[in-house]
Amino acid sequence: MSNLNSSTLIVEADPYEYQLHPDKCALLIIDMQRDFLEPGGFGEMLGNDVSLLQKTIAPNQRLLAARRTAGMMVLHTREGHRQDLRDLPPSKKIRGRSEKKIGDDGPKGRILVRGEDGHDIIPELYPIAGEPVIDKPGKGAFWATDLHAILQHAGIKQLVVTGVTTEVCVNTTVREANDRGYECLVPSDCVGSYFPEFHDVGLRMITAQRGIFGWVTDPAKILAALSSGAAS
Ligand code: TIU
Repeated sequence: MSNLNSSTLIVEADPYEYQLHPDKCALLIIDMQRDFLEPGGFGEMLGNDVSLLQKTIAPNQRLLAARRTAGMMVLHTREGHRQDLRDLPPSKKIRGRSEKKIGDDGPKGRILVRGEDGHDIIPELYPIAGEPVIDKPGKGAFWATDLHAILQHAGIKQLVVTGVTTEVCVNTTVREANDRGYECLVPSDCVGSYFPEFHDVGLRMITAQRGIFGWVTDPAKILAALSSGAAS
């Protein structure tokens, strides 16, 4: 780990080193919502083992603290819909044929509806003042949101993408970001899936073909690069 110069931090990564420019790089935390992560939430109600997602909380807390200390931009997303469900595609509502659907009363309020308890971000990673929260109706964070405009106005060209789930909202967002010209770095322990094999393959899909969609690294390597930057 070393500094290229005062404004570039080198992070060891797959498939090769990531040149992180702190002033152009934002941390984008995807959908760390109570309904996906907490026992008794929508995710668990569907039969998923939420402990697989809870493993990501502590690594995200460490990364978030370091980014906040370094004064770098942090954004959060939440998947969910309007109270009137006008932005909920009928195809999404009926998908899965489950008894309880998006918009119905669930264990933590109406399922994936904005303003409900389950829709909100877990307390461990709660946004602080100045950190934009992007409410998204889809899996990708760019579709039908103002994320791209917010990032462009802030001069952001690189994204460290964390959150859940690896193969669904994280992967979709990385692909969307890549097509819009962002360089995406995914810290492996800061993303999680209900399906370990999908987590592994989801990460491999990002780095295949010499980084077709981006880079993957150990979050400790980002922390080391940030602390080396702070020391320089
Ligand atoms: N945030 C996100 O990934 N939403 C999902 O619905 N993920 C699933 O894996 N189901």
